[in-house]
Amino acid sequence: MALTMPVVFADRHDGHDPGGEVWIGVRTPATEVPERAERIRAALAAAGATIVPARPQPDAAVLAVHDRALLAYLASAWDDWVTAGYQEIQDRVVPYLFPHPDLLDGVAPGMPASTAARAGRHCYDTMTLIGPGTYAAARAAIDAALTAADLVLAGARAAYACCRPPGHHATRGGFGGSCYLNNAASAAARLRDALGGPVAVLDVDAHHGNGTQSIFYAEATVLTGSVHVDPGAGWFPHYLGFAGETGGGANRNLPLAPGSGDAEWMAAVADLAGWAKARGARGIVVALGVDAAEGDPESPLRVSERGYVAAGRTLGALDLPTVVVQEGGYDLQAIGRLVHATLAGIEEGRR
Ligand code: SP5
Ligand code: ZN
Repeated sequence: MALTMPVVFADRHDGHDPGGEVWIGVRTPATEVPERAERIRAALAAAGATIVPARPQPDAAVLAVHDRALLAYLASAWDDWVTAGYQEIQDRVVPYLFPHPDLLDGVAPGMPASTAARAGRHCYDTMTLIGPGTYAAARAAIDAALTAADLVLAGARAAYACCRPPGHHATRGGFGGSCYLNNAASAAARLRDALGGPVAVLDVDAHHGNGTQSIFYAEATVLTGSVHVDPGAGWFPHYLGFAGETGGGANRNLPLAPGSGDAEWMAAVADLAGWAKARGARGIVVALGVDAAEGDPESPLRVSERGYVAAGRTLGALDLPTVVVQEGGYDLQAIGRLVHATLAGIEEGRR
């Protein structure tokens, strides 16, 4: 059966070529590549989906979930890098110094005059590089998420946004983990404002959705739940994602042991769905990373394609207005069919 939910796509994603990731000081190949989105588009178009262009959104929509300083930094980071002449040395913006809490000891940081120093002001890792098209793509991704939210608010039961770059590691004032602006958080804020009640972000990406958690931490109107590989077992984002981070009941983390497969992962997805329902969510945002799949190069979880269909059914059976936002997923051979499997599951689950 053809996929009925609208699929929102932003062509400008392809201007963002991360150009690599600096890991322990070594430049390694990029994982969050433009081909990811093209594979997803091809799979969903083949399934008969209607592709809708992302509608540009005003700064105010971004500022609902981010600090103005982050937005301003991202908007000018590449041009500033070029103006300062660093492009001759390094073809992406790469930080070298971070205003670490133990550097500042409680003193507010000054604004660095050096463009190279400023590169660490908002970026918390060395893996999330900025090139000429990065800002336009990050804006286009948040446009896509908000366009999908608007389609749902206009009556679609569900809508999918093919967001690239992904967003769930971006906090109000910071970015990292291949993410720049938090697409899922922006969609959740818009749903919450329009539905006049609690909404839930349910994050099934293999990594903890630390940015979304932090943006809404202890905020009862946007519940945040995440199933992910246990950061305590050595996985990104390492410092966050533990079960004890409850936000007074508004946040739920379900870390899984490396090697976990369908049974453990599905139980966690069902737990998150039941939790959102019990807490009276009126709408959900599914932060859909498909990197928990067996064979994905970025995670040790072992979820099957059938697992994604089952997760989709469980989320669809909630029968709530649903915005699905793309997060990670790095196996180019699999990403299209895994996203399609999940969306098809959601549509089956509501019948
Ligand atoms: C959106 C999303 O899925 N972001 C995940 C980012 C996790 N990246 C962490 C990479 C950890 C270092 N791995 C070594 C790779 C060497 N190339
Ligand atoms: Zn991930």
